[in-house]
Amino acid sequence: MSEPRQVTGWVSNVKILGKIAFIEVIDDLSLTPITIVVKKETNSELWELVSKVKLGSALKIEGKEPQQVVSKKGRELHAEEVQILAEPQDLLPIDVTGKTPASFDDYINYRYLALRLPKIRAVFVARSIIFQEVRNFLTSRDFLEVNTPKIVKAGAEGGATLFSVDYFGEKAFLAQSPQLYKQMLMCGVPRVFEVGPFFRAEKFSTTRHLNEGWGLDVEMGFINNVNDLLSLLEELVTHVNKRLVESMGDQLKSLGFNIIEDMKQFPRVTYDEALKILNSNGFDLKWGEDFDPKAEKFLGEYFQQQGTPAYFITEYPWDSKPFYIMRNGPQKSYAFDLDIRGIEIASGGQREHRYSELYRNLVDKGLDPNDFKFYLDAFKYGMPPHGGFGLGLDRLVMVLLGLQNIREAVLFPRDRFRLVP
Ligand code: AMO
Repeated sequence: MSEPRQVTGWVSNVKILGKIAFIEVIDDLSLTPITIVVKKETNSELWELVSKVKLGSALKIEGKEPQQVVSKKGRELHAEEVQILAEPQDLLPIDVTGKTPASFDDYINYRYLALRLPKIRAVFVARSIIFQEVRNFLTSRDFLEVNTPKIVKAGAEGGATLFSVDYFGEKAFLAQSPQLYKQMLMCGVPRVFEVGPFFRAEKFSTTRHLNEGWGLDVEMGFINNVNDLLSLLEELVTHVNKRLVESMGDQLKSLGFNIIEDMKQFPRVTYDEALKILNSNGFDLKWGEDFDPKAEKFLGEYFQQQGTPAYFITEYPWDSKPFYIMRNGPQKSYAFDLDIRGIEIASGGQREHRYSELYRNLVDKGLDPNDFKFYLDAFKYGMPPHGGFGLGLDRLVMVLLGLQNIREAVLFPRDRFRLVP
């Protein structure tokens, strides 16, 4: 037996076999329960207590690890002292033993209880690793982590998807993206990133849209061209996935997650090439049209067959992209998307950094440059060539774990029909 140690957690299963009690407790951030063993003949007082312990109770246990673990789950503690800290006052609304599955909605409604289930807990442990590794990677590359306002005067991604707020009698909006701010910062620091929430009033009800999400925004100054951005994004996603697989790949696989074990180099295809692939496979898309989810799914499967779940689509038509993107000839742009498993994970591009061209882009897109004065001003004082991308972190968690619905990757998702809890 080892030195005594303490375990705290919740009872996820109780088994009494003759004169031995096996109490499974989900502790710390572990993805398998620890089995607490109490033998009647060793401690009858303790036996009295644990033989009546209720499923779902919060416990503090003092005990020793045996030299030989019998439990199939791998961790065991022979209890010497057990304290019941809290007991459920009601029937648990979801089965914490995991034997009877709950509905999709109940896993969200009772997220705090669902977090005791290894498969759901694993998603949020993985999410935390993904967020940490994004930060680790970018900080190691000398990007400054910044925080920009979430109550704003102007949107960057189109007016129809803004939530408005009353800002002391003035109309303001919740930020759709840090786009304008991260670009303005390029006039003062060479590289920035932000991990923060975004708000979009889109009336979508799909498996990959949220009305409040968490995004990673990156902006990099003094770039040579758009390839600098593609390489950075590729290295970032590869790093994050690699670290995720190293830290918990085996556990994720044994819990049934369809992870991406190895990320090969991301192919880079132009919009024109992607259009050709689609149209020679039964699609009938005109040049300039956006790729709908069906087309995205097809491309996802097309690249998956070549062993590459992640790929870039570059040189999008300028008409389909926002004003801040740099033109590439009369019709194309330096905008790109990163798709993984047929889902758009990030989009970005080289920006227009020349004041007069940017001004013209605003006008061409039917926007009033006066509304963007605070932003445009930053382009007057030595704005270097720059570019960046916005990456949906909820979507990244979803695709790296092979989840079917973005709501599974978010603790308390906000969608059109969900404002509570
Ligand atoms: P975009 O609008 O493409 O680009 O957003 C960037 C990424 O954010 C994620 N995303 C969403 N995820 C869940 N629900 C939504 N409703 C949602 N909307 C967007 C996607 C998407 O690829 N300013 C630009 C980025 C840039 O150019 O730097 C922008 O916001 O993964």
